Amino acid sequence: MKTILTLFFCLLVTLPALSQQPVTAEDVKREFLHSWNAYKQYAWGYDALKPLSKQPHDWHSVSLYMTPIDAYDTMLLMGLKDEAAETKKLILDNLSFDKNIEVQAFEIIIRVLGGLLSAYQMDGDPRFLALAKDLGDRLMPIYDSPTGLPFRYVHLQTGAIRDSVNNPAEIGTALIEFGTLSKLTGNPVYYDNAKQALIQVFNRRSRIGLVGTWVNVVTGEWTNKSSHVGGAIDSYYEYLLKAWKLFGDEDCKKMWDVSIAAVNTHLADTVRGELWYGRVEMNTGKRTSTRFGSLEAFFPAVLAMGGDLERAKQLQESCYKMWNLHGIEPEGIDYATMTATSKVYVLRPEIIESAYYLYYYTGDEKYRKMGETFFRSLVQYCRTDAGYAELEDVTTKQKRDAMESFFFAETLKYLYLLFAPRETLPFESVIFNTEAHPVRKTWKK
Ligand code: DMJ
Repeated sequence: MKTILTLFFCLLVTLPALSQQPVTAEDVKREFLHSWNAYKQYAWGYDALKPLSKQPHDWHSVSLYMTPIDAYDTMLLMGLKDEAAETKKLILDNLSFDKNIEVQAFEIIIRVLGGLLSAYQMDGDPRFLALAKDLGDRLMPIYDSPTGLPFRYVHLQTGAIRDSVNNPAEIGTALIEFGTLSKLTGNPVYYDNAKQALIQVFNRRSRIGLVGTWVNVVTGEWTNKSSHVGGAIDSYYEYLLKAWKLFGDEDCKKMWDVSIAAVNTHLADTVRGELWYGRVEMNTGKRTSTRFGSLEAFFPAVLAMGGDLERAKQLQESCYKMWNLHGIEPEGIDYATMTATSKVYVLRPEIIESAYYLYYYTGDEKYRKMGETFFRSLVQYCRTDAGYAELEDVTTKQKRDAMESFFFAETLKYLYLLFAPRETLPFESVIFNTEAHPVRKTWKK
């Protein structure tokens, strides 16, 4: 009895101490495996796993293997050789784009095309590139508009296009993927179309240099003139900068320079001494809202990569405040009042991505400490016995039945890289697409 009591006492003393051990890359890998094994058990071959009901989920009437494709390069980086081998076999044995389905081009470009190109560069199997080329060809009809701005949806077999109202993020987030496809196949058509689309958005900027949220790709007119760095615009800016870095494209650099100056002049906002980026009307610059959110949290990474470390650091502090408001990040807040305006958390990666970039650029351990907070919150509030679940409400921590494939591609990858030795992935040798698929800057086949 005495021994049992002593043991119990020792446990009580050591457990809290143990739980505050520094988070390691191995801890992140363990959680990746926990989630991957759940996907394998309950949703093998489907697009995604619903972690509460333990049911599979497809985006369309057939699977496009979203989770396996999104997870594959993360496995390679984590050194999970067996998992990577069976995932590769699953994809190469089964994936075909000759399907009677209509897809949202943006989501397929960043997740599937980006994932396949990264897989090809990391693994070398030409079947990945063949799949990427087939997909790229099936997506090309989106650019068949009077303005060169792409349509949002395309049918994979017929090439029928739909939805003439699109947004800068979905229009502009393609040059890394299509440009890489051009470099690897020698066919410039992908690069040229994707770059023209970026130029067409840029050319429609207002007199003060801002873009709106929605534009008609047939008439070229803005249908929503709210300007911000959140969802529907966010990765347009990211790709201007990264396309310059990846391809050395000076046109993209010029567009980036003009755009970031306008963003810093008109969207940046200081409240309580904190830096935020809010919303304004694109023509007048008049502030329309003090809304910010989990998607905007990608911006410190972009600012840091663009060389503006000071703003990047300040904005990351604000983002961290947003995370800590309820112990895990709400989808949207009003930064003037610091209240959550959208209470879901969908396992998004952006704030972690920014911590990773800032850690790379500054070497400041504070960003790893932030990463520890993110990791611990995820484990505490989102872990289930079958992977990780989104939160319906960050204030109550009520879970909901979804685990997006970007949790494998981005959230866990950036967390892993934040804690892993630098040589795991030499940062300067790659550019991450917006789904965190690393694209190597050299084009040898
Ligand atoms: C991902 O699909 C990409 O990061 C995209 O740019 C934004 N949304 C999700 C992650 O939040």
